[in-house]
Amino acid sequence: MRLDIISIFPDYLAPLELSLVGRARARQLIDVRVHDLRDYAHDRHRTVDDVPYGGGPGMVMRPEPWGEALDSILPDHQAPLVIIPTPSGRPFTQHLAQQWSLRPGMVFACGRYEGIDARVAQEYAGRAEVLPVSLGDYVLAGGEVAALAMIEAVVRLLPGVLGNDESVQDDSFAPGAMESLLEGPVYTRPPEWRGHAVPDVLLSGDHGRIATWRRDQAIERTRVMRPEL
Ligand code: 6SD
Repeated sequence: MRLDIISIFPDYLAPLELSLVGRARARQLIDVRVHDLRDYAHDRHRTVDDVPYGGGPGMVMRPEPWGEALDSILPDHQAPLVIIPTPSGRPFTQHLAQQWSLRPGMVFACGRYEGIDARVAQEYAGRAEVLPVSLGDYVLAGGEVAALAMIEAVVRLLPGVLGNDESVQDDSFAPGAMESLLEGPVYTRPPEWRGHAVPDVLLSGDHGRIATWRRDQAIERTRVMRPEL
């Protein structure tokens, strides 16, 4: 899978060199390229923002650098998908992560300030699938953290990325697994820590009782934390 990320803070994407995504890159399971939007701004100060038409606070990202960046990157993509992180986008879900994990690649356009001039999405809608996507109902300072979260959610679903011991199947929200219940508590050694004991059932060796107990815990956790599920 090919992943391109465009940002004015390419260093913000440094976590893509670590852990699960970093290992997937090292093993050439994914091809990740981070682009500095300012490389596509050609005035003396490499300006990427300007005042908003119609007035109001803050600055808006100029369309020209985005046009140059996307013109140079999109030809590398088979069925181009351009994701624009924004709180006004479609909510990101495990279902979207699964759909995206089947694609040959994605481009993340990370805005800053008050966002990207709306004509950029218009212009590329003819050449790509352009999708404004929200990580959740809160306001970040830019799209980078949202892109990191979405990329990690997608990459861990790719064949060969997770080891044998790390399964995708039982995760909270993984469709089919636990029918959309949240995961209950987990424990490891020692059997007692600072006066807190591991529930006896988990030490019993009775796999039937353990499965029933885990399901009950998942139901209770879902009732408390996410009653709407
Ligand atoms: C202006 C951005 C881009 C600012 C964002 C996305 C979500 N879910 N919350 N905040 C966001 C994205 C904020 O650039």
